[in-house]
Amino acid sequence: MESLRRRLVSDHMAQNNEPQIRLKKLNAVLEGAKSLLIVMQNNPDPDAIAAAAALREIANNLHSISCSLAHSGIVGRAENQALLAYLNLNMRPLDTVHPDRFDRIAMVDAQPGAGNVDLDPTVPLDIVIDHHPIRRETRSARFTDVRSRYGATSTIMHEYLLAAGIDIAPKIATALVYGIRSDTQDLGRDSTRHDVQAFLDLYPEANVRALGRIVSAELPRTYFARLRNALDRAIIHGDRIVSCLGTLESPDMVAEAADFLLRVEGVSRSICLGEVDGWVHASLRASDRSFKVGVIARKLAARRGYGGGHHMLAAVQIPPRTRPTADGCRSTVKTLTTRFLKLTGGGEDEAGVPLCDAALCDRDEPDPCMG
Ligand SMILES: [Mn+2]
Repeated sequence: MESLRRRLVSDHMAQNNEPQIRLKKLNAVLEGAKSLLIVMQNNPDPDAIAAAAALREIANNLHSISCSLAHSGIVGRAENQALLAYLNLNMRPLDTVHPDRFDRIAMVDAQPGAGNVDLDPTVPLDIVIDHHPIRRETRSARFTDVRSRYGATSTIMHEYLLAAGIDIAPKIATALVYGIRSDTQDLGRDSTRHDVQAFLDLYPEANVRALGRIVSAELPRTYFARLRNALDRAIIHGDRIVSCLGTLESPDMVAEAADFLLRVEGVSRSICLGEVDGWVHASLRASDRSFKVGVIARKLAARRGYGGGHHMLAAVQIPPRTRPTADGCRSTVKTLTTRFLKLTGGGEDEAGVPLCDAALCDRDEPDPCMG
């Protein structure tokens, strides 16, 4: 039954020639290589991890290439750490690998020269597979497959696995399902029918118990402290919400708080900002595609940094100033916030309303469990 389903799927793919043509081109680039370096975005998310694992699968299975996976930053979120442990993936810090020692270099779920990847943009890339809007630097790679309409790189990688006729192991299926789910917020955000189709194909092959354990991984106490900080600092400006989180170890909470705060009643766009190693990271979210926060992110970055993304989720990274100012990143955070409010409909001169207004919750009431 299973193999019949897979055969039907691969028959369908054979009629629709595109995936076969792409796979052929990818194979031509991998041909003859012994080693492959797969570079992910800094602080990789489940989509990046799943896409890297899937590309490794193709390189291993079709070409017996040994692969190294590398990224900068840290895998901060407990869920992502749990995913790595489940996949038994060994990731290397990008600054400890020598790209010139590899026969081929690939980048997945990111593009060269973007703000979220530290690989020297002058390093020639053989393969770029991604779903963010295409960048100029990407075009010089030998093989590029950038589909900005897709909700996840995992969806694209699923097509390659199918086209290659590779039996998708439960671990890979689980990772790809999680990659699609998390990049599209359970298919509700910036997803296409391709993402839905890939999800439906992969779900029966996934280990749902393992996935359940990954998505509800234990969270350290610092997580809750940072979440509380994000809530305490959230300010509502009409239908927008802003939270400046201050100094962080990784930008994970910036993205997570932006997702969470978008759910505030009456809010249609959110922005959260934080400082990591002197960089300012901002995550933008919108409840509707028409808000095009990717365009707003590009405008916010202007010439000082990197900005972009999709219609409903986007990010900005601003590098440290060459001459540091006394207030560190505070003025940058303030400028980004003011410009965000201006670009999304005004109100930048008003103070806004704190989300967790003291009047909404009586903290002075004595706690009967204390003392
Ligand atoms: Mn992605």
